[in-house]
Amino acid sequence: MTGTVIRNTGSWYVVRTGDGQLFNCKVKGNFRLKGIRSTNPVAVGDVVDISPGADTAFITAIHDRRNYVIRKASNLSKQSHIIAANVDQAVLVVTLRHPETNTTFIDRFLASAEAYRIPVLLVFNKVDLLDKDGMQQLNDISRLYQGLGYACFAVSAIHSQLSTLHEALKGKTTLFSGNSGVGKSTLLNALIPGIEAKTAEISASHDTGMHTTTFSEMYDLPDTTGAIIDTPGIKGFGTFDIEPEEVSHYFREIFTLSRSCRFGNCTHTHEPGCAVLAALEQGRIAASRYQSYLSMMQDKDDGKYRAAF
Ligand SMILES: Nc1nc2c(ncn2[C@@H]2O[C@H](COP(=O)(O)OP(=O)(O)O)[C@@H](O)[C@H]2O)c(=O)[nH]1
Ligand SMILES: [Mg+2]
Ligand SMILES: [Zn+2]
Repeated sequence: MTGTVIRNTGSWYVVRTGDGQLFNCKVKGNFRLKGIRSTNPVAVGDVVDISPGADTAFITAIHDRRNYVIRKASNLSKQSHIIAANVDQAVLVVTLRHPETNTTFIDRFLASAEAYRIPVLLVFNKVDLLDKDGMQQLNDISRLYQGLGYACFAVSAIHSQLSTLHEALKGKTTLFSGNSGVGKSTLLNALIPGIEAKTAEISASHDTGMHTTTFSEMYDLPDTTGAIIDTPGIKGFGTFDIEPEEVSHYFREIFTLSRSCRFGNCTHTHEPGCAVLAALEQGRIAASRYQSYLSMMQDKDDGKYRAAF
């Protein structure tokens, strides 16, 4: 039987087969990612083969992944945790006020997603709280990111003003991320009514005293195709194997400009004939984006792992 992993709680996985049946599964065999030590061989979003047994089913094979997103298992760990696999896009929920999401956080997220080739939708929540200055700031920041090719949505989760966002989620598997307090849960509840009840339902019927820390979970959108992957307690993701000289590849406007730099190995920090520095000087690229670029360049190469934020 083949199914999709919709929930990951430590060593257990909930797999849903095509006919909608749910199976509690353990992993049988040794699945390893090349060059990466991972705490979970299987992730939410994975398409897997399972063989049901008497009371436990086993995951026996993982189908090839289109992509996957990882984070460090813990601060000190060299191990990683796969947050999700086979995602079509990511939503980053941010707020300009209460709390203010800083642009470095946004840019690091965007750069990491770029490295994974995952499109990002920027969702500015709590627009109901913005005064005139706040609205101006929202226009400016939306113009900046839209200019770079990132879709921006201004929403208010508590007022359920979500129709354009809802449209953009149709037919896709979307990974949801955001700092705590930005309204991620409120937004998920508005998009998927009964999401908390759904979580409880799975727990009641299938979690028989097992370890229940949920790492990631996939929910179908109501009344349409498409799904959202929620990662409770996980702020974001990181990347492996980005060399400092590669960072510029993931800042779209910097990458485009770098073709006009005098030196092919320009780091865009001090070199003569640097097209990026010239553009910065002339205000053709945003100072905030350049600051984020510098901050990612300065990351320590920590076991080849680069935290997105
Ligand atoms: N004014 C306003 N408050 C919101 C909005 N969305 C969420 N909140 C509030 O922000 C707080 C944090 O929301 P929550 O969904 O728990 O954030 P999470 O930590 O990202 O999951 C709660 O008090 C929500 O009621 C919104 O659109 N407007
Ligand atoms: Mg929450
Ligand atoms: Zn340069």
